[in-house]
Order: sequence, then C-alpha cells, then structure tokens
Amino acid sequence: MKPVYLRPQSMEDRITHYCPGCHHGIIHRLIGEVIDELGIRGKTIGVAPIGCSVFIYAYFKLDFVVTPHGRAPAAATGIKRSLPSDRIVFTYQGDGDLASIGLAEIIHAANRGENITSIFVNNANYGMTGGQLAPTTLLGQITTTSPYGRKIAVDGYPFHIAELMSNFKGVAYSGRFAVYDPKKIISARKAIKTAFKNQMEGKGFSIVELLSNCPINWRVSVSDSIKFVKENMEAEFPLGVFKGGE
Ligand SMILES: Cc1ncc(C[n+]2csc(CCOP(=O)(O)OP(=O)(O)O)c2C)c(N)n1
Repeated sequence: MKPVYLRPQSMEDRITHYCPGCHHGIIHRLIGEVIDELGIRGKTIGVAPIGCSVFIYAYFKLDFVVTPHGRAPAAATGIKRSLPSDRIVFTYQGDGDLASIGLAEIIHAANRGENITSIFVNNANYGMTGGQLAPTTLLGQITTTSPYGRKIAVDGYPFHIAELMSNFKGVAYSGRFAVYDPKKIISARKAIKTAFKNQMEGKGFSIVELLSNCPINWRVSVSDSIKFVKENMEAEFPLGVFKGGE
C-alpha cells in the first residue's frame, strides 16, 4: 500500500491530549511539516505557553521551554539573542495567554522587531481552564464568565491581534488564517512557512494568527464548531495578510 500521509519527522509518534476535533493538532502538524521542509529540526527551539498547548513540547522532537502566562515572547527574545543566529525560535500561544495575560510581552517583542516567529491560536476563549471569556470572545458569545453573552458595556470589543501587530514597524509579517478545510489548511501552512522563513532571513518579527475551534468549551459538536469559526469568527476576524508578503 502506498502511504498517503506520513507524520512529520520533527514530531513524536504520540497521541495528543487534545479534545476530539480540536484544531491545535492540525496546527501542530503544520508546524512540524514546515520545520521538516525548511530542514531546521536540529536548530529550532519552541517556547510553550500556559493553556491547552502547555504540553506541546511532548509532541515535537525539538528543544522546548515552557514559559506560562504570556511570557513566551520575552523568553524567546532571550533565547534568540543568546544563541548563534542560525537558531530558529518560535512561540506557540493561545488567546488567553497572548492577548490577555501576556499582551505587553507580545507587543514589545513585536515593536522591538525581535527576529522570532509567533504562532497564535485564537479559539475565542480560555480553553484549558473551562471556557472563560477571553479578549477575543465574540460579542454575544456565551462563555462560563459571560453567561448572558459578551456585552460591549461590560467587556468591550473583541481584540484583533493580527491587525494590531501590523502597525508595528518591527513586524515583518502578520496574517490571520483558519484550518477547518483543506484549502484553508494549505494557506495556513504557507503562512507558517513564510513566518519561519522570514526569521531565517533575519527579517524581524512574524506572527500567524490561526482561528481555532473549541467544541468542548463552546458546548457544540465538532461540525457546529467549524460552522461557528466559518460564519461567526470569520465575520469578526477577517482572514488575510495584514503586513508582509504572501
Ligand atoms: C497562576 C495561574 N493563573 C491562571 C491560570 C489559569 N490558566 C491556565 S491556562 C490559562 C489560559 C488558557 O487560555 P488560552 O491562552 O486561550 O489557551 P487555550 O487553553 O484556549 O488553548 C489560564 C489563565 C493558571 N494555571 N495559573
């Protein structure tokens, strides 16, 4: 039989702890494929967050540092600056971690133009802790801490990271993508590759925001969660490149 899919070489042969249908796994695979394709496995260091992806280090054959509560960009800065310049450093963060707890860290790393790559997974809630409201929660969205739906008067507006990042001079690339169908996955993969390549070419800070589902905490089926990303999240968070090529 001819294999149609092989696990990326930079990934461990291990079943993940993610909930059934969760998009974290797809995003991990895309990162693994890009690292393989660019031939940077032995040179790449990941920086993990707090959140569902706190165990990301267990799924890659890479060096990883775990820096909870949004501090990944600061740790990545130190790692990148203190190692030989051919080392590739990336952060992987959720929206509670990056857009709330560690907002200052990501803004300053972007503004400094740190030559690192940031993978930002926006699932519109704090997944690991049970689905609380995040800065990226949609207006009207019910979460465990917004049981009547997000209201502007109480929680303000959903926070747009990819657009915000595009305003900083130090940012080489900022874009938002989704991974719910093959076409979207191909675009997301291309964006992740660009973000890593920019770092290899010393172009500065690159961030890829990926819209993700969270079926368990949203309390919907996987297919309804995909519908929600497509119809509701994309209406608030348009896909596209906000700064940089491709
Ligand atoms: C000191 C401390 N404060 C708060 C938390 C709770 N906490 C765990 S994960 C997390 C954020 C998770 O949300 P997100 O970054 O959106 O990632 P997701 O789990 O949705 O992938 C928080 C606040 C904690 N573990 N420790």
